[in-house]
Amino acid sequence: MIQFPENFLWGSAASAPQTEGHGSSNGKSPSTWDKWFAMNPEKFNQHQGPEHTSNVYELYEEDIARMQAIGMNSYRTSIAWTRLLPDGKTVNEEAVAFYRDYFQKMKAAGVEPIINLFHFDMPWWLMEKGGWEARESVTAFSFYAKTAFELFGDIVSTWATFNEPLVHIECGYLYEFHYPAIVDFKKAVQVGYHTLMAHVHAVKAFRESGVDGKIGIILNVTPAYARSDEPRDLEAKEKADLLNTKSFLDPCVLGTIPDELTALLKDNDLLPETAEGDKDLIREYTVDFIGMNYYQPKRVQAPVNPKTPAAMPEDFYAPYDWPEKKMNPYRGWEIYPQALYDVAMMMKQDYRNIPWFVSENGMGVAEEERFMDEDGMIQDDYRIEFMQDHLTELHKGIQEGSNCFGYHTWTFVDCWSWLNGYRNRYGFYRVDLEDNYARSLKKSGLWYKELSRNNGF
Ligand code: BGP
Repeated sequence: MIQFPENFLWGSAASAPQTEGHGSSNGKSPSTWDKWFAMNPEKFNQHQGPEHTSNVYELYEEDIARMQAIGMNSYRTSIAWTRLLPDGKTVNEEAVAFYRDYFQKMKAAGVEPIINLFHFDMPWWLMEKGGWEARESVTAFSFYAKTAFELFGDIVSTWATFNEPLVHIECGYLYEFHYPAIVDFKKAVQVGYHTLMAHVHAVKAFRESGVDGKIGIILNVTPAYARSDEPRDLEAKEKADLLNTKSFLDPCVLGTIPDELTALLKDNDLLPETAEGDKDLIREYTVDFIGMNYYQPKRVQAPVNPKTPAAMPEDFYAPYDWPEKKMNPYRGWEIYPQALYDVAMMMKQDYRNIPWFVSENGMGVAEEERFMDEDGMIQDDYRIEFMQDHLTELHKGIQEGSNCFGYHTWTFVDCWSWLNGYRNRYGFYRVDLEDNYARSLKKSGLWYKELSRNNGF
């Protein structure tokens, strides 16, 4: 039997834009996702957009009962900035009533709410002023953060500023997956820097708010694995770690931006514009904990395209294959649970053994109805095996002293995804889009209940 530490957090994660629905009603203003989807429906090639998602806005009370039913003692979701402050300044009282009731009911049910402030949903009004490219975004975000702490700080005691900040940076400014879908490394760096400063100012606002609780950030960091010990491959790994892992972990936990990163950006004429006093703020306002989203490792090799500029992303994303590589056959991502052990050790050795938790881990499956039995239950044994394998590695890291306090899956109820709609399902509960978002329990939910009850498996 594998046993986890006392008071271990068992639960799931999701986000406001992927679950709430009511994307253009109840006082909410549009985010980039609402606008982009409406402007360009053929790009998304799906019938469900961010307007509807899983209708948590109406179904949250029932959903909280479902959380309880499968033994969840915690749940992470986000506030929609565009719902709480539709124009960035004026509080939407309907949103306040919704979130207060949602968070209070969760707490009353023994499900600790972990509330995140930004999950890729940039307000459209701010995007029109440049979004994260503009320094104004830092002030706007810290005002939003301060407002949220004031309005919900009596209920919520665990806060996060951003989910996977690297994703809106690289997907928006390098890979064309998120709005504004451009390729411009210089802008990507500036966007990254403003995101970091928005985070730092939010931590400052939290410390000044007097809220009794802790604040952290949710990152997607995984150690990179080099194809070989050849110096060029190892150099690619170093660069990948620098750009993907240390870029946010170092300032958020250690209060410093790595010199090697500054040098890399400088050598490639990519240094961002900064403001006086930024460095001191970064040093002073570090986090209380880190959330770590882990799905798949980074396999890196030296650039294969000779034309790739020195600091371009090919260096940290060119993946490599080998015959034994284990893939998720239903979605197409590599499955490599051992990385969780490596992450645990990295946190212990390089990041002052700060408290951290696995804030997302999960297995997406396309056309999951094919695994439905005659009673209508999805028999997702593959997901149970996935969790067991990852938890085994995580447990090894905890045994060796890593300060991990929880394991959250992605996700609780099947939810809408940015570019795939409802194609890849991750939930413990299935959502039936043809039947008014009806939820039904999958086999993995039953397994999770036992896991949480026994605090191990
Ligand atoms: C994470 C995001 C989530 C979620 C998840 C699954 O990176 O934080 O928002 O979408 O990935 O990815 P996908 O929906 O693309 O399968």
